[in-house]
Amino acid sequence: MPQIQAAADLVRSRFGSIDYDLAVILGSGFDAASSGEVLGELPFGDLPGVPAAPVPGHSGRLLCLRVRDRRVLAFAGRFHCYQGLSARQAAFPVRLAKALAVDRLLITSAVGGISREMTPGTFVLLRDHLNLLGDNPLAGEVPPRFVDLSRLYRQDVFDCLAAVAGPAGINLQRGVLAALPGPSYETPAEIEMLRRLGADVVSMSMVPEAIMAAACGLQVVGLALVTNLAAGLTAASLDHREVLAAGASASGPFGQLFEALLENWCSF
Ligand code: GMP
Repeated sequence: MPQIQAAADLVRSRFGSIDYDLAVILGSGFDAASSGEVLGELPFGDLPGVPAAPVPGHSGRLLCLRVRDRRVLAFAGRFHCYQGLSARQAAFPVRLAKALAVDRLLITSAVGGISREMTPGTFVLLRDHLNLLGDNPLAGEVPPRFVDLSRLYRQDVFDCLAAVAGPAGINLQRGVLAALPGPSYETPAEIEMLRRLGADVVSMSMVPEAIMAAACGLQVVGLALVTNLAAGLTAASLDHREVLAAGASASGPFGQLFEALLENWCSF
């Protein structure tokens, strides 16, 4: 905790004492900086207590953005269990956002599509998740431990997203995420298992951050981008470079959804 406070102090000294409307954690290939003006920037490596170096596709910078009249704290990069981190370490950005008094968190990620409607390019508002990481960010944490996750992901933003998605021709769905530790992709048999368990999409992230956010009392929206069909659903091999490319090519639509979310969710 003292390190989180030290990290928050550093952010305040670099960015000023800002009242953020929203924090966003950007997954592989996601870019929010192009939606607004960058008011401040610092490498993750400067933050006390930062758990690890970023992985390719994650620039590893903390940004202070102005998007219209909103202030956004953007984590351009995240921490994953497949880097050898605990779920608690992976949730570092959420604890930092909490220490900076943020109360809304948008979590984004590239995901593989499992259900038929989850084709590449589709955006998915998370309805719920299956935590198959074998870890929980609240393990070893001081109480609260027994946190209620029955309504973890906000659903009331769907209409404002759909109002933008429809006219812009953006495919927007709702779905359940399965989080696996990775870093290998799944086998076709594992994808068939996940489908039978009720998962619509699969990734290696989001869940530690979402659970920590619930424990910290933050409102959470989960928005995933399907970058590939999951293993066994296509003849093509899975490749992280394609995941990054699919993320980058969806930056226009993501920007539109992001602005709609900022406009509406932050006025609720
Ligand atoms: O390309 C790997 C990165 O994108 C990881 O950070 C995953 O969270 C995400 N990802 C994209 N597609 C898939 C997939 O098919 N399966 C899993 N487990 N993660 C994926």
